Amino acid sequence: MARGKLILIEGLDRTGKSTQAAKLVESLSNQARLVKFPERSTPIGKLINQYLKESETHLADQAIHLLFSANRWEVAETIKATLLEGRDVVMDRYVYSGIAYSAAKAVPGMDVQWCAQPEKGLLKPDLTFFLTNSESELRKGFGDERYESSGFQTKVRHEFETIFKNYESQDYKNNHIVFLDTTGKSIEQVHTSVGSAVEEYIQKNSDVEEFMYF
Ligand code: T5A
Ligand code: NA
Repeated sequence: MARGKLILIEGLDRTGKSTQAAKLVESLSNQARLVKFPERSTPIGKLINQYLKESETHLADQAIHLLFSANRWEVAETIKATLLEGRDVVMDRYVYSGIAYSAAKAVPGMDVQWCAQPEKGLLKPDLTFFLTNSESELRKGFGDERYESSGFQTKVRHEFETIFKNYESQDYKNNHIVFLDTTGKSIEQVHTSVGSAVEEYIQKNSDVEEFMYF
């Protein structure tokens, strides 16, 4: 039996990632599983949730970065086991968010390489979508949590671009990263674009069995 595919929906805040990840999981046939990062229900996830929701919760930037990464390691084995059962896994944010949001803080020493280090060895997605939307700040809920200010989001966008165009240049060229501007597009329209890119990818790569790692 072929292993499942690891599909990632990435992007800036409020661009529709969770909406699209949920719809994609529903549309896949092989008991696909949805994994959201941060996974807020684990012991580490609870600390992250508190940090994001309560502005008075102080954690050193290095410490919260390592917690976000540890949160991915907490579920790494389950993700691999699910893929080996032949089920696809759809992730809502992952390593790229981890690096981009921390690097955007511009803390001395916390450059992209430093931020990427604890992610080394995690499974690489087979296919990544990167969602942008120039109106996302107008969407319901923007501004409730830490990091949801337009100034910071501009820095995050810049970090994502650097990661995809330089650090991950090979994937970028191999076209396993799909950039989707969802501005003015309905939920259904975006879902159709995501669905057809996934279908095309799976058709072309159904025999790929080896895993890739960060
Ligand atoms: N973070 C995360 C790190 O710093 N390091 C890390 O390692 C990780 C993993 C929380 C924060 O943590 C940071 C990044 C974040 O700042 P989160 O839990 O993913 O991360 O954040 P959420 O608040 O859950 O999600 P987002 O704000 O990013 O929103 P989504 O998932 O992009 O958007 P979604 O789908 O919830 O949609 C938002 C609203 O828009 C509507 C939806 O119905 C909803 O109301 N909508 C649309 N409206 C019109 N047209 C469309 N096409 C629409 N699509 C969705
Ligand atoms: Na979300």
